[in-house]
Amino acid sequence: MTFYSVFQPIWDLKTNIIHGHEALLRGNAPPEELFKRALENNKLVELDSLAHTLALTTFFGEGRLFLNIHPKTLEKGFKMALNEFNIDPSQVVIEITEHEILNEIVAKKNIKDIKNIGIKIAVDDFGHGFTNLSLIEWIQPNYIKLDRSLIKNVRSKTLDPLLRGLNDIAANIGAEIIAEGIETKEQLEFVKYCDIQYGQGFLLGRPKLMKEIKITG
Ligand SMILES: [Ca+2]
Repeated sequence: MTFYSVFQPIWDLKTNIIHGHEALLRGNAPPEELFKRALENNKLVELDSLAHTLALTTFFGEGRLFLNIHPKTLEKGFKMALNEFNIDPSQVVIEITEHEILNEIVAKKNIKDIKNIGIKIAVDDFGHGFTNLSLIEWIQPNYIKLDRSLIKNVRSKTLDPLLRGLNDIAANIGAEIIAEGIETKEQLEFVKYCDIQYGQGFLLGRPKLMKEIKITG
């Protein structure tokens, strides 16, 4: 199996500057399949750390590097030695999927450890299915990434107050919002109109390779 890392830009919608990139693992099978297989073979933490190594090795973009972390890896703690890579911890953001956190006490401690080394935290897929606002409070993330399903129907009358409300919640805890899944001009205009700072999606940039490095394992 051959793996590589692609990077999707996250744009600052107010300044039109790239704020960072989210690293995404690619291989010979669709990503969900890769992680499903790894879970079945008890290799999930290994696959996650391979994804992080690939991303850290091949990232040479401007701005922040957003890395996804599986809850199982979070339970073990994020142990990448960042000094082995050409990156400052303050440039790195770890994306946590809050609805999959199983052990809150362990997660809390490990999130604190991540923050202590200067890495930032993003809550991923916020608004997807069951969302627990209290988790946002204890995680105190730097970013909240709105799930793509939220902006799917920008004509919905409840969406405008909802997004503005989330913006207020984020501002109260010192977090910033990234809208994911922006695919149409209408969605982009709406997200901007709701005063959302950052955006990501096919319309703004597809995931792409930065350096041709592949790992076979
Ligand atoms: Ca993500």
